Amino acid sequence: MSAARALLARSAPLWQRLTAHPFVVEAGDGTLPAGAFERWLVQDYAFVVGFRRFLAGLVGQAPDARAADVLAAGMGPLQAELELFRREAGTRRVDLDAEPLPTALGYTSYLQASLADGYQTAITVLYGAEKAYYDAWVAVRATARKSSLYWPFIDNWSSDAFAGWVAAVARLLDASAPAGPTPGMCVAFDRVVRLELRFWDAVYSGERW
Ligand code: MP5
Repeated sequence: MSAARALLARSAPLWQRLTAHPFVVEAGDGTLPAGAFERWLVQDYAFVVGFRRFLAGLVGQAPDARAADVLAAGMGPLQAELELFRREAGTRRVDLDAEPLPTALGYTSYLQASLADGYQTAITVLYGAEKAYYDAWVAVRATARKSSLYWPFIDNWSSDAFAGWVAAVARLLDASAPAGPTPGMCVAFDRVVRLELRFWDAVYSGERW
């Protein structure tokens, strides 16, 4: 079994909670309260800004030029994502420069700290974060209304283009661990899934410093 598949199989019980989270379910059926969506907008904007810094660092750690090509190709779509967040925030008069809350700050800080553990750990962290968003949003894609205010966001992380990028990252992960995931990779992957769940809890219920 490939490293990516083995990691997913190990964390299946936690993973199933991602697609059942009320934030995702309610964004999918359109019943998510505007306040929760706006909290998410601010926190996920901070996430993507921090994620871009992490991805740039990972490009610098890539073991060869082809791996760097794959990772660097992930930077372009992030620009479009940031612009989507800025447009939506402008319409809703939401301040994207508000200080990130502890969970978002903790998650982006972990992304960047994982670079110090080396490429194998950091590529595992990248795969976990991207696969979590893909699986969650693809689970609601079929039933979501295209006229929903949330559709551009659902579409962004459940598109074929995003699926292709996640699959390419899985291949890099597999190539970095031909004998299967190391104990350190398992810890990093489970930590990412737990941070994803905490992130949605924080924006759904609200969080304070
Ligand atoms: C992603 C995200 C996907 N936007 N937010 C969280 C909390 N986890 C994962 O990453 P990206 O950078 O938008 O592709």
